[in-house]
Amino acid sequence: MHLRVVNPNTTESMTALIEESARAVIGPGTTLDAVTSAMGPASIESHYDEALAVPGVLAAVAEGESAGVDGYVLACFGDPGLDAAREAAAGPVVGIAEAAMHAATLIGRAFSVVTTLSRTRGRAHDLAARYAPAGACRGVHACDIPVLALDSDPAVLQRVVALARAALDRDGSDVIVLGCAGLAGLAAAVQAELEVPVIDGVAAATMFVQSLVTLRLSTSRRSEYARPPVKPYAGMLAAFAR
Ligand code: 2AL
Repeated sequence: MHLRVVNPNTTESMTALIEESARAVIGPGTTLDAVTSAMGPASIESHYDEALAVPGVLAAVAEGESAGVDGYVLACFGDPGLDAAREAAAGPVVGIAEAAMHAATLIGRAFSVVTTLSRTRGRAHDLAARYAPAGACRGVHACDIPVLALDSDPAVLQRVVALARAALDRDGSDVIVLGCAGLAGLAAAVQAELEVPVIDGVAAATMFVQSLVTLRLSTSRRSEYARPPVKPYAGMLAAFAR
């Protein structure tokens, strides 16, 4: 099977990190490519960024459809464009917040999210309301390090560990979800410090997509996720008409 991991932001170095995390969990029959969005924001940490990341996600999916991709991971914790990508792709599409939160509910009673900027906490809460049973997400905590500073700030690991440790106590949670694709490489180190499961959504989403493709399961076309109606698109988005 051929899986594609889409980095919805336009920063190549982040795609390389994301690819490493996805590649670590694929099976022998799986090939994987990781693509950087060709248009949009350098990082996604506002609703504005998220809205403008979606065309790039859909372009990466359209290109993947021509290349015969069997399933996609959307590797940004806001899951930007997830529902639209499902309408556009033949194979399954899984977002990293979706995967991480679902995985958390399989291995614990309640989870805490550790994310980047405080302003992204609302989106994480909205997604938790969609993906997790009521009360399962006990808190969303921000380390207040911008996405593009994550790989250069030497204090990130200790900040995330301290925040996660406090979150477990304060929230009464038993699982930590890392709330940014840029934190993917830290899961093992944070888990070793805290001795509770720490979920990297990139790895979790890759496993879910791989499993769905193995099971020959994909997005239902019966109603909401049917192919979008054909119509003209105007202006800068004209090329997105199907
Ligand atoms: C993210 C992420 O995963 N990628 C990105 O650019 N922004 N999420 C976040 N909460 O900062």
